[in-house]
Amino acid sequence: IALEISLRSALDRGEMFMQYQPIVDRQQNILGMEALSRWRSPEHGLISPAQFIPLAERAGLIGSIGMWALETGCKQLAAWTQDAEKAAWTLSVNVSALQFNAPSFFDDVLNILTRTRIPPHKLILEVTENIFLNAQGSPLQEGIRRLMAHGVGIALDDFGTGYSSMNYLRNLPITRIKIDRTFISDIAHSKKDQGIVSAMLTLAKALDLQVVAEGVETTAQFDYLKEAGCCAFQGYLFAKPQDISAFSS
Ligand code: G
Ligand code: G
Ligand code: NA
Ligand code: MN
Repeated sequence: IALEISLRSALDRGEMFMQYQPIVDRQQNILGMEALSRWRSPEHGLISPAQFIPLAERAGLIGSIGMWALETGCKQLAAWTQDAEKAAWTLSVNVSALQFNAPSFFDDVLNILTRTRIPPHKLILEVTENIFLNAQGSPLQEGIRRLMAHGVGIALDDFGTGYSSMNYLRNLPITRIKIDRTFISDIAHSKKDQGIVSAMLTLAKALDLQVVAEGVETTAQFDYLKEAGCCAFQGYLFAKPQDISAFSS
C-alpha cells in the first residue's frame, strides 16, 4: 500500500518513535539532546525523516506529527530533569516551516511546556532559513518573538546553506546557529572552509548568537573547531542518534 496511506495511521498505531543525539561542549559534556523522529512501518520498514517529513507536509500530516515530536521530546526532557546528571540538559526539536502556518502553533508550544512543566529556556526549536523568507514583520516573526520572550531558544539549522544575507540575519529572531555539516566535513584541511567557519564564528559573536558545529565525525575536525573557538558540537564522533535506552542509567 502507498506510503502516504501508511503514514496516515502511523501515529495511531504507535509506529513513530524518537531518537536522541547529544550536543556536547569542549570537554564532551552533554549540553542537550536533539530529538530526531523515526518511523518504523510494518509495510515499508524503517523510513527516514528525510522521506516522511516532506510526505507529511504534502499530506497535511505535519501538524500532528510535529505536535507528537514536541510532546514526546518534552516528556522525555521532563524525565531527564528528575536525574541530577541530566537535569541541565536542553532539548532541541526540529520544526517544519508549514507548522508555523497553524495559528495555534505558538500557543500549542507554550501549552506543552506548561503541561510537561519544562522551563521554556530548556526547549530549543530548530528551524531552517526558509521559514523566514518574506516573513519580515509577519505573524510568524511575531509568534517566534513571543516564544523567545518566554525563553524558548530558536536555532537556525543547516546554517550557511540557505539565503540569509547579512542584513537579514541581523534582524532574525534566533538565539543560535547550527553550522551545516557540509562546512565541517573538510574543515581540518580546506582553507576555504576554515575561512568560512571562522567568519561564521565571528558573525555569531557579533550578533550574540550561540553556535553549534554539526556533523563532527573526526578528532581532527573537533580539534580544529575547538582551536577556532567553537563551544558546542554535534556528530558521530560523540554519538549517533540513539534510542532513549542508550542514555538511561
Ligand atoms: O535523523 P536524520 O538525520 O535522518 O534526519 C533527516 C532530516 O529529518 C533532518 O533534516 C532532520 O532535521 C529532519 N527531522 C528529523 N526529525 C524531525 C522532526 O521531528 N520534524 C521535522 N520537521 N524534521 C525532522
Ligand atoms: O538537518 P539536521 O541537522 O536536523 O539533520 C540531522 C541529521 O544529521 C540526523 O538525522 C543525523 O542522522 C545526521 N547526523 C548527525 N550527526 C552526523 C554526522 O556526524 N555525520 C553525518 N553525516 N550525519 C550526521
Ligand atoms: Na536539526
Ligand atoms: Mn542541520
